Amino acid sequence: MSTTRLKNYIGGQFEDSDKHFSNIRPVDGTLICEVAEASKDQVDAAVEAAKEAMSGQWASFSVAERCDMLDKVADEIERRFDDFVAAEIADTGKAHVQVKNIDIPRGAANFRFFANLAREQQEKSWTMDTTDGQGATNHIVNKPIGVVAVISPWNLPLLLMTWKVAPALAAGNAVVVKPSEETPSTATLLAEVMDDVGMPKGVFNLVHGFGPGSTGEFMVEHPHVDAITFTGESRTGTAIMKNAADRLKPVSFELGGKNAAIIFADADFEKAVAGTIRSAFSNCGQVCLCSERVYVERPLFDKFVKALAQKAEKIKIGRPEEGADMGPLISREHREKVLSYFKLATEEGATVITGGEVPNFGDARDEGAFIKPTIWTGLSEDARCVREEIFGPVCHIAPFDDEAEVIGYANNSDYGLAAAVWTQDMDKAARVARQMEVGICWINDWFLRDLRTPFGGVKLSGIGREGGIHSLEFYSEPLTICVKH
Ligand code: NAD
Ligand code: 6OD
Repeated sequence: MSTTRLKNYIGGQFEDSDKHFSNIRPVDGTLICEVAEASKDQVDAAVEAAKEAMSGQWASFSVAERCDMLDKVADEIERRFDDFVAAEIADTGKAHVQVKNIDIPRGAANFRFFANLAREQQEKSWTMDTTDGQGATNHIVNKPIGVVAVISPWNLPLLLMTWKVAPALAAGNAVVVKPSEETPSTATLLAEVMDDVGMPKGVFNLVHGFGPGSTGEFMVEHPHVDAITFTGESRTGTAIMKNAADRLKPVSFELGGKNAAIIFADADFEKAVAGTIRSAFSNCGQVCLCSERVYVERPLFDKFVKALAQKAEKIKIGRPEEGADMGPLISREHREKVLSYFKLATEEGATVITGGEVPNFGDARDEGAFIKPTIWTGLSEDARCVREEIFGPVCHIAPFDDEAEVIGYANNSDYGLAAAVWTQDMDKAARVARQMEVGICWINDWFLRDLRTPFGGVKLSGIGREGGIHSLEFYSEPLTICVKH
């Protein structure tokens, strides 16, 4: 990165501010850099720059020119791949293999995918009969919404931010982006990329800061922000919705989860165990799709718990550059939250099968935010640890006796994001999957993504769907033009 203090990017200029906050490495608590917190005036300037861009050069770009620009962004992310990997690792401490194979490639792929999709999008028209016999034709024109506020979380920083920025730009909008205060680095690199590829000024604006009383809230309340796309906690979604209500701004929300994995006795045992290790502990359990509730058919229960615990104990925790499988949680503050659930679980009567504590390294990592992968059994379905999203490397495993019972357990949640079903009986798999109250249900896998498919959640897990054409629809305003012949 070209600077040691991360700046905002407003109307094509990198700008410092009067207030700064520290970006801390979660592996050892050391300082990465200071970050310029955008003031209210800077947020206003970013929104105005975006608004101006919507009537400037950007508006005159053809779809092909817009999409070519997005391809250049993807090319430049790929050219600076190592910078992005290093920045994401510093901010999150996540495993090198994950950043190299998922986070950064998906960041670039999001731009390429939505550019291709927008190129292929067809405008629809319908002819209709009229009483005079002459008829009429209705043309549907997809216009950009305008200025889109993109507010993103820290768990997959570049992946989740570009998942929204790319389709918003492909549809012709201008964006004001706020990354999480915990992970400002790859967003700043993306601003450099936008600058380097010659994105017209004001099309991509970046403002750093926090949520309430800060950048995030200023964006949401701004009268010239036309739509809000947000990924984060469900209760933050509620706060944003309240603040956006007066102007009835369209919102797209990807929120929390308390996802179930269901393992039937006829599942391929090794695959189900390996898949559940991934779905419970990937990214230190900090993926919204992670399985925090695991239900295992009774004949397999003891064997499964034992096998999962053995594999969990083999997960190598530590620094990404030393080849660890699992890094730390995002911060000490988040670790306090996860540890409070560890304490609560014991109070609620859990049996701790493995983990439940902070590892002791005897080196600088003890200043970080590490925590052991944890498995509980023995909690009742109404325990808070079974009902509330924890967002750490922890799952509760419970036995079940029949299909209807486990469907009831899985759906008995305020959340409805994802589920994973493990069985070799495809009729049963299809029957169960169709009854899941979620946005996505995997059969014999987890987090396998086709970007053309709708992605989102029901209940407290979100509003709307993004992905493929669903994204372009959210970021567009259809206009019907009815021509009488
Ligand atoms: P968070 O809600 O605390 O923060 C997300 C973003 O919102 C940050 O940029 C934050 O600064 C901003 N923010 C906070 N309060 C705000 C306010 N009042 N107004 C405007 N902006 C505000 O979430 P997090 O802790 O960064 O991320 C973890 C959460 O995100 C988990 O609940 C996880 O399940 C969820 N998540 C969901 C998905 C999904 O696709 N459904 C994906 C990733 C993460
Ligand atoms: O893969 C994606 O597009 C996506 N939105 C993943 C979300 C992961 C949640 O942490």
